[in-house]
Amino acid sequence: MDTTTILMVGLAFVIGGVVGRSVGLRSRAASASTVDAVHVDHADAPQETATLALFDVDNLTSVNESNDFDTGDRLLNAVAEVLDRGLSQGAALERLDRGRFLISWPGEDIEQTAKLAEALRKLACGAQVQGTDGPVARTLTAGVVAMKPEENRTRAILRADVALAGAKEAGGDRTRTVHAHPAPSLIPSTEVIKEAIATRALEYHVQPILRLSDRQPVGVENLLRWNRPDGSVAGPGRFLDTLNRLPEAGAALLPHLATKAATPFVTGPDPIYATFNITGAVLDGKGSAACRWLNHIVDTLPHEHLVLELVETAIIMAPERAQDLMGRLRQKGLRIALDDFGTGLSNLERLCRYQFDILKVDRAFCAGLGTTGREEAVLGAMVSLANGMNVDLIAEGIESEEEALALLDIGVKYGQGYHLGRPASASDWAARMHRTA
Ligand code: G
Ligand code: MN
Repeated sequence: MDTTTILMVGLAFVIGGVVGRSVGLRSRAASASTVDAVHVDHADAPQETATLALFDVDNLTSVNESNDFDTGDRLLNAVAEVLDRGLSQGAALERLDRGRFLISWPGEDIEQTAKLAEALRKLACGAQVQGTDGPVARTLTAGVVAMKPEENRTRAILRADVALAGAKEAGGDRTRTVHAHPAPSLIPSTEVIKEAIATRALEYHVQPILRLSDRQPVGVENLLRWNRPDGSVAGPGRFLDTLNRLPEAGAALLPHLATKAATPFVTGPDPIYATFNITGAVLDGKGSAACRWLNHIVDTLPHEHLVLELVETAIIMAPERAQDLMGRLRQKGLRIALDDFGTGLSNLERLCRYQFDILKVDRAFCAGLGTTGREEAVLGAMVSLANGMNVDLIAEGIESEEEALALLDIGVKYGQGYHLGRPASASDWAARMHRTA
């Protein structure tokens, strides 16, 4: 998958609410400000340094399975209370879904955080509620990280989640702390990105999306790229954060590049659609650069030819807000696609929770065609699913004619992939498709 445009690496939870009673609790709900007809606000808090501990209640499923349905909820509340009571001054507790809790401490003293987190974890292991057959308690596992200077919070949470997963794999009921930052960051400095802007090394590539029956283009996916000085091409994951920290030079540039790339395709006598990848940050209305970017393309490009692809790594922190914004965008005529469907967060739950117009089937399914028959079965089911939900289905990652034909056979109408057209600069594709802006 490619986290083009606004990258925010994902993990399998969404913020479900905020627990706790008083001091130092971060209230996400309170920070949600009003959103007009379609515009998202620019309410992004400045990134402060912080250390984070992510806690997960071990074997919560088994609580739900062997007790009344509310025992798990009550246990989580009890854990929340213990954690909240043990919070030191300045620390903030948030409750995430699936029995997870996040505590952040200001500053960067990871050694201190590791100690506090372990102490809190042990305390929370003692939380107990009455179940069907007696008292119920569960251990907790924790992952601790310090936010890096270049890092946004969501990414730091992802690293905490990785630490947590490692601790679970080692048996759980422990805290794993990531002490050192892994390898000196590959993230470019602002100087390097300023240079990239000055030399016009940032651009959107596009890749066509075709109707498989007649191979006519129906749309293009826009993919942000950095043509690096060494000749390599980097995706946005490598540079977007840095770019967004250059408000004038960088963050202002992207919306402009985006509309410039898409215009030849979405205008003219025979317009096709342009898709852009978005992450949870866009839908949550977090991140001024992301909001600015979305507002600009919505203001500039024709809505009926605009598609937003929700990437499979997108964490949606505020599901209701995202639903609301998606609804308003769709009312304006934009379409929303679920990208990389079948992997990561692009799962059936997300398909049910939000209303999509298009499903982009992850390339993994295409890659497996002609082997065990399992992909054929899954793709066939996806075709029925798409028909049942009245959404279009696009197969991604088509790399051969055999795959294209097999997909047609299964009933998939649209496709994208190297075999049908490789990503290239928007101007190249515009010329190849005889389009002028
Ligand atoms: O779905 P997503 O936005 O992740 O897809 C876009 C990415 O997929 C781009 O980085 C693009 O280069 C890549 N891509 C496009 N077609 C193909 C293909 O046929 N095979 C593979 N492996 N990658 C592809
Ligand atoms: Mn995509």
